[in-house]
Amino acid sequence: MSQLKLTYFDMHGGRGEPARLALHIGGVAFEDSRFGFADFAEVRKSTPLNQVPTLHVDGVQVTQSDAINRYVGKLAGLYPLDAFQALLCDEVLDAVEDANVKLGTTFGLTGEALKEARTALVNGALPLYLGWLQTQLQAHGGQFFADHRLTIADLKVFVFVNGLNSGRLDHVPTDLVEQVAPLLSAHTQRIAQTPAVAQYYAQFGL
Ligand SMILES: N[C@@H](CCC(=O)N[C@@H](CS)C(=O)NCC(=O)O)C(=O)O
Repeated sequence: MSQLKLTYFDMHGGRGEPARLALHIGGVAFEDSRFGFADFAEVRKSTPLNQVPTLHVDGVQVTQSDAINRYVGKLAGLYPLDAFQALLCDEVLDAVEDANVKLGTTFGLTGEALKEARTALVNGALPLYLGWLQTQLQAHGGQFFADHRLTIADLKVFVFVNGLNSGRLDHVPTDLVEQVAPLLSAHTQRIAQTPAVAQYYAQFGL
């Protein structure tokens, strides 16, 4: 088995979290290299694109969260073998990443500019993406996004929805997902109750 080191912020969310969860669920050994926000300026100098997450695989440093998610998904048995189911899984990963990028454009803003940008998302892009995710979930059986079983797509959506619900995003109502896409909310709760996921967060006292 390859030596794995995942480098990401010391937080329970964001682009690095689905891979941490997948590796834990799959029982795949890895070094969970976490750092505080204050250390990001230093850490990013050691990454190829000045970004995180990165995954070292036997010393080779790889970028791009969804490439990492697919790779660790395969190692953990959380990525479809069937080509079409893999396509459905990838579609969800990429859509959530698009939504992450839209949210990311608001991160440097403050005051009225932040309020305006976040409110525009709450009234536009976020309901669009959340509604689409809910439709995908229903279309594929209502429980999981692909392959009728837990995949990395479920973990990506789980982390995304938890972020929206967290209250850490000013001007994003913590009940937005429940209001706009209640079946997605139920999906997040189910994933949270999956024994390996619950056990993962219990390690952190959550
Ligand atoms: N496409 C990249 C985006 C990574 C990314 O933007 N990461 C954020 C933290 S979650 C970051 O490092 N931002 C700093 C920057 O882009 O300069 C991926 O999916 O991994």
